[in-house]
Amino acid sequence: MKVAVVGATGLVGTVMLKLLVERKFPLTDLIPVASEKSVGKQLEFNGKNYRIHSMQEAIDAQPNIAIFSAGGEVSLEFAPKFAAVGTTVIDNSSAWRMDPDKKLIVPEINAWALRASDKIIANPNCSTIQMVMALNPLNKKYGVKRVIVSTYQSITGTGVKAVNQLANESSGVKGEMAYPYQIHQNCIPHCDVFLENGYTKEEMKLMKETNKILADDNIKVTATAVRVPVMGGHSESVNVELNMPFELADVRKLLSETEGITVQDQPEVNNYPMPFYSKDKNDVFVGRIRRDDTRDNALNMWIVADNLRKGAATNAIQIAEYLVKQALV
Ligand code: 11C
Repeated sequence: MKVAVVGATGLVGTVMLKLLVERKFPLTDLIPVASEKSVGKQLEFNGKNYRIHSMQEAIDAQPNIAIFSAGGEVSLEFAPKFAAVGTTVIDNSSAWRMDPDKKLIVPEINAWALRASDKIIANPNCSTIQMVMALNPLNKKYGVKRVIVSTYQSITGTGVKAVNQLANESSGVKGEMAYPYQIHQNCIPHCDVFLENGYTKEEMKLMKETNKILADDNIKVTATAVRVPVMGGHSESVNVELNMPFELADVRKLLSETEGITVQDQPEVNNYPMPFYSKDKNDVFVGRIRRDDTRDNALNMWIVADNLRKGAATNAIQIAEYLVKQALV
């Protein structure tokens, strides 16, 4: 497999390269692509140096797969150009997610829907992926009626500029700001841009992407997304109303038997998921599972995942692995 990684030097791109090695992806050639200022420089991958390519050089190389993590505008312009030469694009931006002709894939949930004709495949938003991983088994067994989610999102979701902002603020250095306010010792109820309806784009992604991935527009989702000064790992407080009665023990069993989920739920020994301990792990961690006695058939849970892994790079590489395994590329 000839694979291009577009945005190879970014936070997510770097994890993608790490995962290709870690998961022994059947790679015959790597084509790292980065911004014009990096073209021609060398990038080390699995003990070898690779030249960073321009976008046009990568298109001309006609890779089997191109994994994009370079922002929506780059994806909108270049994903169709790769697709036109026969490359299958896995896109980590929000550019194609809600396009009715593009599939929005979390492999454990809906990779079965992929066909060789899907030339641009969308990778969902990080906070959506970890939530639907836990909602999907509940939806299948009991039906999910309504979800209220509040997120506690790491600064790594914003990118290098935010990582630098927190580092500068923690050491008292003035520097470039990724956020309108200080993030050190603060929480900012504002992820991505505000929309006319008063929600942020991040909140709308949690709502709309969930409906698309679970293929059910009747599931009502309302979200509040908050940026917290955490270096890696998104956390979510999720209240779920189900259509049918449930036993908590059955819910715990169901989630712990779900591929890609680790249940950490023994409050008596302080066992619950935390972002610090999700770092570099591919699983989604679920804990604090408890009944919401204020409504029928409702429960609360706390969901944590490494946003650069399952929330981005791991999910994208899993899609690539599925395409190879099913001979779709
Ligand atoms: C954040 N979820 O934490 C965002 C990052 O649509 O893929 C990923 C944005 C996206 O700010």
